[in-house]
Amino acid sequence: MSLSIEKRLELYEQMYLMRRFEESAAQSYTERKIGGFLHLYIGQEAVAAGVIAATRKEDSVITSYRDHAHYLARGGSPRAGMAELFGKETGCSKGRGGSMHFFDVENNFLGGWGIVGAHVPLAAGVGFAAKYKGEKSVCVCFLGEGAVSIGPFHEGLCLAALWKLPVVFVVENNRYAMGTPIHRTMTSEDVSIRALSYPMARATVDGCDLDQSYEQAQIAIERARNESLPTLLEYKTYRYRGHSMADPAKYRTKEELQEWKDRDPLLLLKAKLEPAGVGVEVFKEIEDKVERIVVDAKEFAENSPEPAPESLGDYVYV
Ligand SMILES: Cc1ncc(C[n+]2csc(CCOP(=O)(O)OP(=O)(O)O)c2C)c(N)n1
Repeated sequence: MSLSIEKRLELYEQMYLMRRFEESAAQSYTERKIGGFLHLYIGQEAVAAGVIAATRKEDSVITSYRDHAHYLARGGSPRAGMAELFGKETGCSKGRGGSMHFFDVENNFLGGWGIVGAHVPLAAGVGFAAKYKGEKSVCVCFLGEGAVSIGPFHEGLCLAALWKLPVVFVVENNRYAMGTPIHRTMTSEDVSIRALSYPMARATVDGCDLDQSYEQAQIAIERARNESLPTLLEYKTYRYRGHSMADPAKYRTKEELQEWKDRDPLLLLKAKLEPAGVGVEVFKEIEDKVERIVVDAKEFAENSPEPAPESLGDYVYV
């Protein structure tokens, strides 16, 4: 089923929020209000927005450290997200996780994981638990293309196929794993062929196009829900910034970056909605609303308390 104009506008708002939230975070990082790592998702918004729009409340989402957008798409609070970046007690992981470890149990957002590929078997485990308990929920696992040659990726997909688990693996192929282009780690540019070894269903998706993003995810998610079968989806996408704030991204050309910016997911969506009768004033209203949310989130984060020193041992097992 394709997206209605209303739903696409809702997702435009969500994608605009992802982008402005991160631009604001980048600003706070340069002001030294945010410490540690900060990996931005700017350029990839149509992937998280489209895929997560195809999930239901009872489904779960798990991802790598580039996690802010997925958290927001699952309904995570911008205030608690920004406060997490600022290391504050009011953060979604109580200020203990920071950028890479967002978590939101209420919205079945299961992180935010820093070790490349290590969350893939966890996704298989979440799918196994749902199947074992006879629930009809699906686990959607996002990962980068840098994770598809790593051991836990194969372990996770092998078990998902063998035990017919309701998991959708979404590879966000943004072409670079830190500074390493994909052709240096894979003999093929087609990441989806990794699905053939297990085997499981697969598809390659234009990650800049929100409609395709949603439609392909919906097919895979419903396959998982109705037939308890996994799928590997490859989304072709691009990150505009470096790997993290510390990376000047000198390993790629300005021309290459511009080519992707010409297919910016927000602009593409706007270009599709305008001929459908959505006027500039509608976008302006959405964008103004998002600006207020982002300013409010930053103020909330700045004014929130630090975790108390005596709470240092809380949430630590040993
Ligand atoms: C097991 C492991 N090895 C190395 C690293 C260091 N590292 C962090 S991110 C990264 C690149 C991952 O790239 P990709 O999976 O394509 O995701 P992207 O950053 O593009 O979203 C590496 C090698 C790590 N975190 N974990």
